[in-house]
Amino acid sequence: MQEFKSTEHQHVRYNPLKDEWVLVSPHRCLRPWSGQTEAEPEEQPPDPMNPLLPGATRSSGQRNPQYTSTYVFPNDFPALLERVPEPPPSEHPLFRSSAAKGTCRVMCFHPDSTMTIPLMTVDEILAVINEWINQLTELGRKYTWVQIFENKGAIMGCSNPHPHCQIWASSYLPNEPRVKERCQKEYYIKFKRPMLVDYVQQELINKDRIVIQNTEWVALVPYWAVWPYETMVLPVNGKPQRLTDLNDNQKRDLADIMKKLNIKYDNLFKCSFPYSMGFHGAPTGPSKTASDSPHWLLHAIYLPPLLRSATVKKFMVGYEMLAQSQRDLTPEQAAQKLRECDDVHYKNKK
Ligand code: H2U
Repeated sequence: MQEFKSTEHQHVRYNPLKDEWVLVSPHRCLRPWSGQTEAEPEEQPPDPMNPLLPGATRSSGQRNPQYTSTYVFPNDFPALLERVPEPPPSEHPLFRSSAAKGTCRVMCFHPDSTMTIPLMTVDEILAVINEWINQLTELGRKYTWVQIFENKGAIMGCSNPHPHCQIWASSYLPNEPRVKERCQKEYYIKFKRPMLVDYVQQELINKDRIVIQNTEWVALVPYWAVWPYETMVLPVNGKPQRLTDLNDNQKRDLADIMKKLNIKYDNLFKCSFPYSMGFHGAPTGPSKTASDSPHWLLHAIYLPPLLRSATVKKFMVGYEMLAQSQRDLTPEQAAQKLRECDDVHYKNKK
């Protein structure tokens, strides 16, 4: 029998954050591709009618101010509202419902529609981070979960190329953070240390999955990554539970590593790299205090869909929908490819 090689031989890996397994099948990278390709993402000329522009009138009839940095407004088509009637108590355990209240906001990162995080300056990204912290401070007083997320690229269903994110605050803990809450708590009770603090320590020793690092943060392809070039950005110093816990050095270095990681992403397939990204930290709400969730470690997650090129994405369909997630290249191979990408954005190369 041959010796096991993770780059050649299929295996399953465990994700302790979500209590899930992923099938890693690196030999599938050799498969020729004759399936669907996406249209080459085109550089669209900026739309003068773009409702996210400074001074534009939005669908609601409201006019945006002539903003020069970030700008937050209530989503004109919110999935969550603050004042709605509650469903009646469930009468059967198989038909449960519960109240869901909340609010949705849109946050523009920059007045220029052609800007993206990798093209912005560190100071401009820092302004975005500071506004995320303001939003989390305000909404976190009232709501159990504040999900900050950026959908980037038409392939991810993003409706507008203007640099922006969304903020959905809810009275309930959504599924993804609910599982992470349980798993990190169980680990903390068992080992008396935060799971992700232990995890970062191991990754810093191992180094195989690290893409980029600065004084305060590390960006890595997690051991259990599902999407081909999925990454996590984790703090290397202290144990911030939420964005609101970050000190000035951590904020600036977060801006720095976000820029550098996104330059590598864009350089990988020479395109504005699509993804959904967001932050996960300890739950919030009126009963929460600054240090009440020692089992949590704040982290950012990037979930990009591309697999082979700017036009060939990973399809999470058949086996993934019916059995469990499967990936092709190994997380270590993905990290190496990202590490090898240039640190200068291809658009800024002479
Ligand atoms: P994406 O991040 O998926 O592109 O969504 C943009 C959001 O902006 C979307 O949720 C909101 C949409 O409801 N929007 C407004 O609130 N007002 C507008 O005039 C345009 C878009």
